[in-house]
Amino acid sequence: MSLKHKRCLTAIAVVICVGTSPLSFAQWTAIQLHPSSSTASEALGVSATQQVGYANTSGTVQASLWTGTAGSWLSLHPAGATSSQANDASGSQQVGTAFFGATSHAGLWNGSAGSWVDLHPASATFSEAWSTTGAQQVGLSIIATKAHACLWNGSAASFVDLNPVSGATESAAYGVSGPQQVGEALVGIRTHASLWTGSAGSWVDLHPAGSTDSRANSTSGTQQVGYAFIGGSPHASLWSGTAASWIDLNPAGASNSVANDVLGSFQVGYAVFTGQVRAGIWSGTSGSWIDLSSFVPGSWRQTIAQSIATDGVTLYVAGSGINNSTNRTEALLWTRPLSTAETVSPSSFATIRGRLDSGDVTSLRTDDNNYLRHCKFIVPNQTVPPIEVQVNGTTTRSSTTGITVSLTGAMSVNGVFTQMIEQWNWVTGVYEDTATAGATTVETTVSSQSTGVHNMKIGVGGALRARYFVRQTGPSASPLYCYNADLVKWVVN
Ligand SMILES: [Ca+2]
Ligand SMILES: [Ca+2]
Repeated sequence: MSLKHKRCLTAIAVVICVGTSPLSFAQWTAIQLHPSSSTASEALGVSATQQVGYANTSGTVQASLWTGTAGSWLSLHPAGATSSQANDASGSQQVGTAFFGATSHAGLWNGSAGSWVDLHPASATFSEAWSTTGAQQVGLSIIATKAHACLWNGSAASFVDLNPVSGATESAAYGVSGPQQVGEALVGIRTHASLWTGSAGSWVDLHPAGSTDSRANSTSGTQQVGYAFIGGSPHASLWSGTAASWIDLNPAGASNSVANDVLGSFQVGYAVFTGQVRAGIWSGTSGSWIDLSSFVPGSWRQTIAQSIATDGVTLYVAGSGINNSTNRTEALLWTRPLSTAETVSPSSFATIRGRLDSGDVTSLRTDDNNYLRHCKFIVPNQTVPPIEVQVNGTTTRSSTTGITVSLTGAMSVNGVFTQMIEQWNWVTGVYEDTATAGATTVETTVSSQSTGVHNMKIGVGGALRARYFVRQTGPSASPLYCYNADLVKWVVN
């Protein structure tokens, strides 16, 4: 069996298991983890601090651990093993597989080759571990010639058999997070993406209608990713706990794709464009695909993203590609700041209605009680708000996954008032995304979040436009009220 990629239950799925965009503002950096002494390496799992996989060194495929650089490479190869591979890491723990003779054993490590703990169940003839939470591990065992998904709590004796009691004959687990385990189950002659919560009886069939074979590779604890065969090709897939929740992530122009891991709103994997396998990342929709291969320096082919993690500051994506300059498969680590939001301050404003009383555009840039103050003035009729101000800004971004514009301010007098803020749609030429809140003499903030096609809220040259307005909606202590705007800002994601 190839150690390179995940085992599959059926020959149908083997085609994608043994095989080896548009530019975005998000700045990814690729780090080459390949140890110079190795003929091949891949990173298969990543945690907040570690990357794991294998390196073929001294003629042996060896489970490997990195901490962010090629020079940090450490072999986890257990004593007595003929080959080994680490598949996932979490906290201080790594999980994977080692061959002892012809028998694959699931196992875990705590940072060194000597720390190997064999998880192989006594009743099994073969076992593999694919994922860890740092405390629980999942994988599969072959028991009486049948594959069984299984769950461990750190020891061989803790083995829990997840193989469905009825409805499926075989199974395998590839991902674990929080209370959830995911993988696949053999239903008739078809593989079905599967979800468990700790027991064989908890099995949920995630197989989407219209698919032939499907599989879940990972879970975030609430969402699951993998693939579903649609029209004969695997499509990267996202679920939220049920078959009906299935979302097709296959990017436009891709012949097929697979999602390997999920973290929060992100999914990673690969998509195939005109025969070229490209590592990529999604954020929940097929249209959100970003080609990670474009960020790798040099010339590469067959790039794959396997795993994603964060330490709260940085996003980490582990994977591999074939380096065209060495013609070797080499481990890669992509990183990006977790937050790529750009904050934009107003560059100008225009008084549409109301009397400008004090302040200027700089008053809007900081929550410092230096106000841009407008007061009620002559209005053409009672249906329009007496105070209306247009605010302009410029983003460096040409595309966005969401824009929030917020207004912080207060009324000059007591009463019942409403403050609103909206975003300009440069394509349709209307204001939309209206956010409404009450306004009092105590400063409050009202935020408008872009909906629909977010890029339509960015004009030529990165132009941003919003307007805020204030009106009386109930009794007021004075008919001549003013509004003190302290801060207007856009956050562009
Ligand atoms: Ca303030
Ligand atoms: Ca201010």
